Amino acid sequence: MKYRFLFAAFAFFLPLVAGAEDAASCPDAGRAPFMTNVYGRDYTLLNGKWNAIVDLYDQGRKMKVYENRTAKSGEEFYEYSFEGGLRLNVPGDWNSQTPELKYYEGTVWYARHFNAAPADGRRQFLYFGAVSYRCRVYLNGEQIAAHEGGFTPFQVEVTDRLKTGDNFVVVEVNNRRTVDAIPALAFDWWNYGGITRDVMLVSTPETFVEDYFIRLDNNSPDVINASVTLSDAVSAAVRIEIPELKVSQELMTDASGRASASFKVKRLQRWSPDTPKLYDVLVTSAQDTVREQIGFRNISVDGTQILVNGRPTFMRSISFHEEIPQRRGRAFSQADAVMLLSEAQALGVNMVRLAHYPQNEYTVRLAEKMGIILWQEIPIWQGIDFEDDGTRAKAQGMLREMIYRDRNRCAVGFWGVANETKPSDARNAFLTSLLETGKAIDTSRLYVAAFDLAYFDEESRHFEMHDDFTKKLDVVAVNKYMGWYHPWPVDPTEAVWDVAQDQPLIISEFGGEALYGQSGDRRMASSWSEDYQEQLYLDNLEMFRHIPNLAGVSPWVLFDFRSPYRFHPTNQEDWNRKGLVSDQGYRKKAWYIMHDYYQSIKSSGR
Ligand code: GCB
Repeated sequence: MKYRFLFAAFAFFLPLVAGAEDAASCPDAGRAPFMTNVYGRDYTLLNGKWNAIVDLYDQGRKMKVYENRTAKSGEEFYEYSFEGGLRLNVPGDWNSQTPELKYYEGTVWYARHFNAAPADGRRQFLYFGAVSYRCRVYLNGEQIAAHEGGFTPFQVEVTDRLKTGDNFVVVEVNNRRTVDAIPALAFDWWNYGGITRDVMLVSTPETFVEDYFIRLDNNSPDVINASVTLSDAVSAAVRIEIPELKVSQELMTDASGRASASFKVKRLQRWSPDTPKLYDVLVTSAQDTVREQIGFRNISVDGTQILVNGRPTFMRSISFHEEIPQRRGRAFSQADAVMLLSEAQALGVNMVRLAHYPQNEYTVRLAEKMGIILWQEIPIWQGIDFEDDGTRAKAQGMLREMIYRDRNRCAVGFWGVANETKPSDARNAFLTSLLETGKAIDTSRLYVAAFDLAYFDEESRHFEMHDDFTKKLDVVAVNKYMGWYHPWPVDPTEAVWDVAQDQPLIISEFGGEALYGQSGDRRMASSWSEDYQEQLYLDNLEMFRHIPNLAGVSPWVLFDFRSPYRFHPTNQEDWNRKGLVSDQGYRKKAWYIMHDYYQSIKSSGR
């Protein structure tokens, strides 16, 4: 039986299905874990209301609820039913959908019927944009896939399992925090659970264009490097067309189904924040055509500067979580992306640091259209078990999935491998393996990590940081909360930095908490006032003038966001209040400070 199992990176962490004969093979490190550009395929969305069972004590698997049985004979009964109970929106987190699930961490079973029409010569895949955090997928009563990692896609081929007409899919979702998970036991954002992104039934030809990577050469602004991988190990012709550039390039795949080529182009207009030019691109094989828009740009480092298309560019950045504060839930749609990115753009940014995990494709694709450079990272966020090989394999898998999904997005300028880690041999080996994993797939971005160990040295009277790992990075980033977690040791006018002097340095977080509308003493942190936050911003902007290798700043954070870390009963109530914009969308005083700062940088041409 043909049963190709394009399997999720972490499948091997969970016992696999009996009967899925190819399933146990580990994912091929050199192959994409899923088809690239799923939105450019022939698909049916399986979004909508799914039936759900909340399984606090994890009994559902024992009861085989995925078999969805109903009593037929006199003495038969089942203590579950997907009919007549809770219904949850997909995509969506469960926490925001009913008050009982606000803090829920455990298992929820999702199920739905869908119609399929399997056809000769077509292959079918179930594709999940993201399920938070771990899941097993069952189709028509049998487990067909498993995945761990809440922010990246996975797919499973169902060609030989689909029935004509009615099919029943069940997803067992669990978001329990564990020490070996990524992120691990505690993190400063809401642990949303659920099927949080689009679910699709994708139909492809028998042999299809599985993956391609089309980008500008790092060193030549008129050379495009392209590689294409077919779904099968066949030698065949594939074609890349960029009509506007009059490119029509034929490539022959080798026996493993791969081809690559470099070709010169004339009059290419490069993508940049000021000119976010995208080109229609078609990738065609004998049976398949996939199209999308791709932009071409160079990003590099020269000494302490970051260059975009050869031009020194200061990163005017901001961060946001994948959350719509007013809805108190995960962002997942095109409309959500518009809300988040338009508020970022209003601040005057040319970059967004997507905190602290890969965000949905709507956001990434819209940022590209709007001319916003992206820093995208995996949730290696404090508290990660660097000694654990399993955790390391998961991190590598997440990084691969993030890069494979978005490496054709020229807006992505930075891949972030970690946030706030402490030096140790184990940490270094772990992060080094991530850099190796990333660079094996993509060398057209800058690799970065954020650190929080810069400190004021009493002897030198400078801010310093000693972490040799920074040498392995293209860009060094530091989170530093002067005026909030750290009192000022000197006046901001004397706060001179001497950190990673010969590399570009981004201040990747700074800020402090303020409750919107609260006025108070601008020198008292505990006033939780907009006035204090405003002064803190002014002080930090002053300090930035004394960081010689400063290549960008990214305040923490655009919106107040939900976090169980934050207990203060009147000022926080489960919200991190460091937003420049309140949970209700109102701009705080510090927003205007930052806005003016970015305007002045912009008009100085940096
Ligand atoms: C940090 C973290 C960020 C937190 C922030 C804070 O250093 O990187 O995830 O939310 O501080 O508000 O404390």
